[in-house]
Parts: sequence; C-alpha cells; structure tokens
Amino acid sequence: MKIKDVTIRQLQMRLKTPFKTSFGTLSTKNFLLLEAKAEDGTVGWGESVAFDTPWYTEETMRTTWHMLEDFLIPLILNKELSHPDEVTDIFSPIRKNNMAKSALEGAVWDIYAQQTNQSLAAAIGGTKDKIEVGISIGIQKSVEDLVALVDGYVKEGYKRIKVKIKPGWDVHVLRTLRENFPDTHIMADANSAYSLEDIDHLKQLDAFDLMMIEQPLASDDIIDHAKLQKEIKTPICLDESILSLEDARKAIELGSTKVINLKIGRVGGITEAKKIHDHCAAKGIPVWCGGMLESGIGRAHNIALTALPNFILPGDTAGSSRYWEKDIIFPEVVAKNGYIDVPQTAGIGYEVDMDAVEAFTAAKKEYK
Ligand code: OSB
Ligand code: MG
Repeated sequence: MKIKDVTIRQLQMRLKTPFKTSFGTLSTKNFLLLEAKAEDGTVGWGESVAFDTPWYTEETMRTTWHMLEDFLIPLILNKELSHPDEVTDIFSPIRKNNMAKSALEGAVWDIYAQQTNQSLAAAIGGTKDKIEVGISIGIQKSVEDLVALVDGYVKEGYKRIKVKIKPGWDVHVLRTLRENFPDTHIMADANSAYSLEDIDHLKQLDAFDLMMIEQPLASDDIIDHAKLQKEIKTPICLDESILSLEDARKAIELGSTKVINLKIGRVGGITEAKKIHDHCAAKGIPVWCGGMLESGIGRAHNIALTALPNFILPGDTAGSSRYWEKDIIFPEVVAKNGYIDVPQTAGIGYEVDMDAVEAFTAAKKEYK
C-alpha cells in the first residue's frame, strides 16, 4: 500500500453536556480528523484525540497539526507499506507526539483492514463480537445531581461507573455513591489531582470497595504511585503515566499499577497499544480502553481495539448519544445493556457521514 493523499480537517463539535475534570471544563471539542487515500483509492480515517489545551498531555490540536504537516505526513506519503506495524518504525525518528502519530497510523490501519477485506477488529487480532462498556462521569454541581445521573446510566445498563474526583470532591461523593449503589462497579479518576502528602486522605477510599483509582498522582510519575499502592488497598490504574510499552513494563515491575487504562492516542497508535495489551496479558495485568470524548471515528478505533482478549474490564467507550446530538458516523455507536457490538464489515465498520463532517469542519488542508 502507498498513501498518496492526506486531508487534515479541524472539526468543532459541541458536547451535549460540558465535561468537568480536576483540570477544568470542556464544552466544545476541537480536534483533527484525518482522511488518507491509498493509491488504489481506498480511504482510511483517523482521529487525533488532542484537545485545545495541553492539560491531559502536552499535545494540543495545533501541535498535532504541526507534527502531521511538517514531519509525519511527509514521512508516510508515497512510501510502500506492507503492514501498518511499519508506521511505528517509520515514525521512530520523531520523539513522542503520540496523538499526532496515532491519528495517521489509525487511518493506515483502516486502509489495511479494507484492503484485506476484514474488520479493523479482526485485522488487529480482536476475538470478541461485542464489548462490555462503562461510562465516565465528570464532576457535577452537587452530589444529588451525580446520584441522579449515575442512576440513569445504571438503568441504561452500563457495566461500571467511573467518576472524576479531586480534593473537595472525593470521599463524601464516593461514600454517597456506594450507599446509593451497593452493587454497582464504581471507580474514580483523579487525573493527577493528588500527591503523596494525601496518602492518609486517599486511604479513606478503601472503605468504598472501588474497582480501582485511576491516576491519583502526577502524570509523569511511576515511583510515588508504587509507594502509594503499598499503602492503599484500592488497586491503582495508570492512565497519563503510560505512553509506551516501556512505560508499562517499568510501572508493572515497580508495582505502580495493577490495571492499565489503554488509550490509542496516548501510546502513539494501535501497534503500540497491542504491544502493551500483550505484555499486560503475559503479566496478568487487566487492561481496559479509555476514552478522550471521541467522535465516532476515534470511537470506532477504540471498539476495534477492545475486541482484543485482555480487555477484561469495561472501558469508557460509551454510545455516541452520551456525547453528541449528532455523531459523524452512520450508524451511530449504540451501547445496549452495557454492550457495544463490534462491527464485522471491512475497515472501521461505520460509514463516515460526510455531510456531518462538512458541517462540523472549521478548517481543512490537503497534502499530496
Ligand atoms: O482521564 O480518562 C480520562 C476524558 C478526557 C480526557 C481524559 C479522560 C477523559 C474521560 C472520559 O475520563 C472518557 C470518555 O468518555 O471518552
Ligand atoms: Mg483518566
């Protein structure tokens, strides 16, 4: 396969409801979509999960555009590729910038799956025909609001509830949730809102039988997480700290993480995500698929990845309607009783709704 043409689009999509984390509130998503065309005319799609501001990792929508335009697209255009795994090697002279890399790598995987006439899930090595999913809920105005929201999602059938926490919105929130939902799988995500000085405070969370606590400490730390894990019973799950297979290996070896949240964008693509998945499987570490409030295209990639066997725990890949009035794929992603069907048709398995894409496009540029 040879990529002959890549179009970058900046899309702007309003979330149905703003999403609040320990860092701030996101109401509108500005992100990049990539449309890559192979020499035989096959079109593949990828999504960059970077946000407007560098709060989650250092990448932003504009840094991903810069990296793609000035470095990554020129490395790929007109190069003969026999398998998408080669993209990781081609990108290896470029350090990090994982979200930019994975947007283009994802489009190459979509093309490869179509050219070999298999679903993206099958091309990756996925074995499931449906995946179990949970939902991630931002910080709310009041605990009562949160309880009402969780109640709705539990009734919809989501398999686990993740709530964002931060100092001042943690112990009382999780206690109330546990009291109201004694049998629900509940977990908390801090997005690095704590430090080791909070050990005694975080120990209180052990009383609530949480599935795990996600990324309590610094995004670039694996030492303090190992110290914290020795002091608390609640399993630690790393998100921001794991950018590569090497990071995963070291964190597991140190005892910094008992579960890993895998995000394709954060680790630089599907090939690296697969490697981390396989390593975790060998080490008995369960993984689940995280989310970045993706449009249907990024969501389709997440669904395909989650079809791999060591995605044992429900992830954050909720249905399209949890995020958008209108998604950009057809059909939209539907979660029914906490399950999403893995599409069986070639490629990402959803049609791209070009009218919707055009309607949300704020800028666009073609490279060939
Ligand atoms: O930390 O997992 C996170 C959303 C944006 C950035 C980071 C995170 C999240 C979520 C929501 O938790 C996941 C989703 O529903 O897509
Ligand atoms: Mg997280």
